[in-house]
Amino acid sequence: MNEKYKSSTIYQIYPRSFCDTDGDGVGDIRGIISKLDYLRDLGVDVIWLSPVYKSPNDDNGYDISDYRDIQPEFGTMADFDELLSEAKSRGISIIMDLVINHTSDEHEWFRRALAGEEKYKNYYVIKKGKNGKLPNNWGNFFADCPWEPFGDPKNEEYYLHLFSKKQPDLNWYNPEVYREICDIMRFWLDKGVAGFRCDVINIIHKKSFADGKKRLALTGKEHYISTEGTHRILSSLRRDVMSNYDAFTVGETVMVDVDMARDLCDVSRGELDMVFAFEHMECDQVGIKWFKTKFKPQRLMKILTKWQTGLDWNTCYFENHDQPRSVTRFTEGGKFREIGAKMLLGLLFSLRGTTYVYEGQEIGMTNGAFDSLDEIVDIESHNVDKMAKTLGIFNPLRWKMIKATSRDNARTPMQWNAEEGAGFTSGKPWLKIHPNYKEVNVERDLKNPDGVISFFKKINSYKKSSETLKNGSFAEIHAGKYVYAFARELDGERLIAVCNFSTKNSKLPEGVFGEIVISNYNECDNASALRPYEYRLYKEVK
Ligand code: ISL
Repeated sequence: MNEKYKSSTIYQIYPRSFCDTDGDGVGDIRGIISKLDYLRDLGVDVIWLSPVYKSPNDDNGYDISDYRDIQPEFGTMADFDELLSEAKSRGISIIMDLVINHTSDEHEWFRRALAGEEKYKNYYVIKKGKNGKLPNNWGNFFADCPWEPFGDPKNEEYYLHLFSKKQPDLNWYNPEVYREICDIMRFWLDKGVAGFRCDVINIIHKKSFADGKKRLALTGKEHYISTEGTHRILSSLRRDVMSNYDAFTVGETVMVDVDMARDLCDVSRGELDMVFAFEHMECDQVGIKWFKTKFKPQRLMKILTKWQTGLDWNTCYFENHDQPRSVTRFTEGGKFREIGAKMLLGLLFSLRGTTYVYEGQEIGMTNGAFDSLDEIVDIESHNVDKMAKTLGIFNPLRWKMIKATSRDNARTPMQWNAEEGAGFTSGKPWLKIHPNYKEVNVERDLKNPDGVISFFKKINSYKKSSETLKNGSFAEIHAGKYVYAFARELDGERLIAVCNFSTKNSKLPEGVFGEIVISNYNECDNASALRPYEYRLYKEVK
C-alpha cells in the first residue's frame, strides 16, 4: 500500500445524513461537494463514502440493486464524477463502500434467478430444506431467520441471507460471481477512486452449510468467519485487481481476534491493507451488543493496548454509522461533552495506525434523542425489538436496550448550524435531528477558538507532522481505573500521551513527564493532577 494512505486522516460520510441540497430531507452528493472546503480545512485526506449506489434502502444502501449506478435521492453519476474531481482538486481521495457479501433482492441477478435462470440461481446460496425444515440452524445478524423461501414454496428451496431478507448472500463458490465483482471494482477504480472499505468481508466465503454449535447469537458463525476460502478470494482480488492501481482496501472484519486480523492484513499474504476490528467497540457489552453494561475505561484501555501491541498496523476508530456516539458512550457528556470529545480525539490520534473519524465526531455530536421506537428507522433495531418481544421481554426494557445501542444514534443528521433543520435540510429530515443542534453545531464550534474542531485540527496536523506519532512504536505506561498513558517512540524521540477518563481530577501516573506539546485544556499546566477528561501529549526533553 502506498505509504500516503497509511498516514491519511480518513473521514467517513454517511451520505443520507450529511447535507441535503434539494430539500427532500435526505443528504445528497451535491451536499458533500458543498462541504469539501470544510473537510479540506479539517485536514481530511480521504473520504470513506458509505454506499451511494442504487438501492431500495432496506438497509440504507447496504442492499445494492445496481453497483454501477447512483441512488437517485443522492444524485447522478455526473454528480459523483464532479465530487471525485472536486475532491481531488483539494487533495482529497475517495474510497467507496464495497458490499459483496450480499446484493439487494432487487438486483437484476436475483430477479433473474427468481425468474428461473439457472446461471443466476447459482449466484446466490440456495439450498433445499430438510424434511420440511430449514437447511440448517444458523442465526442472522439482524435478529431474523437467515433462510427465506426461494420462489415456489413447493420446491422447498431457501436462500441464505445473513442480514435482512432483502440482502441475499452471494455464492462465492461461483467463479462468475468473482469475475463480476472484479469488474465492478475496476469500474470504480478506473474512475479514480482510491480503494474500498469492504463490508463484512471476512464472512463472504462459507466453508460448510452444516448445523452450527448452538449460541445465543449467530449460531453457525464458525462456518464462515475468516475461512481459508475468504483468504484465497482476498489474495486473488489483490492480484487480479488492486495491484494494478494506486489504491487500498480496508476490511470490515467482524468477530476477529488479533491473530485472525493479522492474517487478513499480513503484507506477505497480500490480502487487505488494513482491517477494522471490533473488540474495543465491545468493551461495554456483555455477550451481545444489545446487553450494555456500565462503561469501565480500564477495559477499553486493556483492549487498545492488546491490539496496539499485537497487530503491527491498526485502524484507529471510535465511531462509525453502526456504533453509538463515542462522547455519549465513553464520557459523562453534559457539561463534559466538549472536553470529553477532545480527549477522545487526542487519544485516537495518539494511537499507532490509520485514523478514521466519523461525520459529526469533530464537533462531539451525541447519541440521538429518540423518545420511542416510532422514531427509529433502522431495520436492525426493529427486528431486535420484535425478537425481544417474542422472548417475552417487556417494552421498557426493550426500549432501554434499543435506545442505548440502536445504529440510528450515529445516523442523525449532521448539525451544521442553529437554524431550523440544523443546516442539514430545508425539508423534513428522514431521521429526527437531535434537539441539541442549537448548541452543538459546526458553525458555532468553528467560532470558538477552544471548540472541538479547533482541537481536531491541532491534533490532526500534529500527527501529520510527527514521524513519531505516525510511525513510532507503542508501549503502555499505565492503564488504571481512569488514567491511560502510553509512549510512542522513534529514532530517539519519545512522546507520551496521557488521558483521564474521570469527571474528577486524577493523579498523573509515574513515568509521564516532559514538555507538554498539546493539551485539550486551554491553559496547559504541568501539575501532578490531571483535570476532568484532560488529555496531554508530552515530548521527552533530553
Ligand atoms: O453493528 C454491528 C456491530 O456493532 C454489526 O453487527 C454490524 O451489523 C456488522 O458489523 C456489519 O455491518 C456492515 O454490514 C451490514 C450493514 O448493515 C452495516 O451498516 C455495515 O456496516 C450489512 O451490509
